[in-house]
Amino acid sequence: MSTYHPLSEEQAIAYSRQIPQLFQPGAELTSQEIGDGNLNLVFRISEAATGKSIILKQALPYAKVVGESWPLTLDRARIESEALIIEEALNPDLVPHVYAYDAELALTVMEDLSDHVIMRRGLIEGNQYPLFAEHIGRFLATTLFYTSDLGKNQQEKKLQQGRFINPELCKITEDLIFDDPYRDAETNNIEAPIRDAAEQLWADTELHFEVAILRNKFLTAAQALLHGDLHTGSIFIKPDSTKVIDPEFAYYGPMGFDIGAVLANLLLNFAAQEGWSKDEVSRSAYRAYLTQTVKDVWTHFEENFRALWNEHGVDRVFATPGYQDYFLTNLLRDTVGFTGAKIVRRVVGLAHVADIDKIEDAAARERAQRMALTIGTASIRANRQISSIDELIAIATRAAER
Ligand code: SR1
Ligand code: MG
Repeated sequence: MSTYHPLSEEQAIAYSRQIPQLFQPGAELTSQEIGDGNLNLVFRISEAATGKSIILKQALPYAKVVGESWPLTLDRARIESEALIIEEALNPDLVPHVYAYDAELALTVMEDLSDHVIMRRGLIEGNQYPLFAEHIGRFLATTLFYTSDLGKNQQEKKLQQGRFINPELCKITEDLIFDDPYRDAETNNIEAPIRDAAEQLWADTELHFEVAILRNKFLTAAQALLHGDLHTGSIFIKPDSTKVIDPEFAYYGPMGFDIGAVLANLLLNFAAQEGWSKDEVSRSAYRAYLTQTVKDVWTHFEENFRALWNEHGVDRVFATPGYQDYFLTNLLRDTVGFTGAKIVRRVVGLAHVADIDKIEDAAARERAQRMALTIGTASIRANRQISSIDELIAIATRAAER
């Protein structure tokens, strides 16, 4: 066992050689640090002769996005590897395989997905992924159902919950999503041209009331094992395959938070079309693809989730006629509220999204930011009222017509 130290590219190669049954002794290996996220080191180790490659993901003891002044637990690497293993068992085709986990080095060795692209980049490039909604709808349904009191032995669920108490990463979310965007926080990252819109957010106590409802759910509603950060940067994709990665924020929380994360990131890209589409025709066509995907994600999720509940539900009382409909209505409402909160934080909070930030034209970027805030705040306000996914799409469509 080695004591913790961040690996260099050379050390990542040396480490890979020790993993049983991956590379032959003496294999010629190359190493590249490819991490572009906010928190971790990610090495790709490849052997040109055989085409074999693996990923070594190592947690740093601080948040890379800010620096060493923001210490962060290494235990998140354990949480991530255990969550990946649970998710892979439920959806073998939708999660990278974990080869090994090293607690001392806070390091997970996993399948390399270099033949996929990060979905955020794929969307920025204007690609369409016709199987994505089916894949992610199924991923969400199986992981949320089988880790909840609806589909898992309820005593085992409580024990599993104990392995996913993730206070430091939850605190990041509690601050960056459910607090800082609604006050003049030092951590916020607000571009000067939309300062007025941020100030409106800070003054809007009716909106704060709705955010308080969502924040309380995030803090207290231990419904299911969440991925916890299911944005399009946590999804590897190609036309025939979708892989969910990076569940280091996993904890037991409200189901709608994960579904909302997916929808929010589709809608952030929707707003970002102000900068990426080359003309009105392609802009409205791509937006139609994105809103159809929003609808399809929810529809696939709901169909799969209801089928699992009907066939594999573990709780007699929850089978009471009408309860499933009541549950799904509330889940849709939570989903839409969390969608809104996830959008707002990516415009005025600490960590933005490339979809909007990489728009070079300042006027187009400002339009995208304002549109995202309109969609986000309207979705938050709808969190107690909405009764169909079409209403979320109408919120986005109206914002694009303003
Ligand atoms: C300090 S970490 C900032 C953000 O990056 C992660 O992907 C999470 O979304 C977190 O809120
Ligand atoms: Mg991540």
